Amino acid sequence: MACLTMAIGVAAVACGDATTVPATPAIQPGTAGSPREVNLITKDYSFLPDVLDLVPGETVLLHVVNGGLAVHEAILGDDAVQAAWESAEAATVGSPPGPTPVVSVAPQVRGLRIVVRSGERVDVAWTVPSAIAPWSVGCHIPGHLARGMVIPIRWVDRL
Ligand SMILES: [Cu+2]
Repeated sequence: MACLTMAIGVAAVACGDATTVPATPAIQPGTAGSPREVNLITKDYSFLPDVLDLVPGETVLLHVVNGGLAVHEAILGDDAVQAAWESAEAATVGSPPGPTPVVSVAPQVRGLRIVVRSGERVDVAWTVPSAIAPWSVGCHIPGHLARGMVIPIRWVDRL
């Protein structure tokens, strides 16, 4: 607060060395007894944040909030998972208006899928796999990925 007051009073005064300030708060990995709360926002047509930080092996309580008007989903998984859902959901193009058609993929490429309707919040407790591989979060409702609904997962630390 004092720093803020100084900044307002003397705009030219810097509040410490910006290079020493981390971009995001340090992450305290979640546990089964105390999951780390993680917010993931879907919009028409993007995710916030633009990188999802996860610790391999931690337990998180994901809060997926749809701030857009369209139905969205968050699929967490590696490239094989993303490709499987993109292919499965492409088959629904041309479906009549209404709820998203039911689709499924093989268990080994299922990943984690969370579907959220406009204005809805879905909470999911989830233990992050320990294996490190390139993962991402994608929305594979037809056309959404191409419009920008994919972000990388950044593995930030090991338990
Ligand atoms: Cu979407």
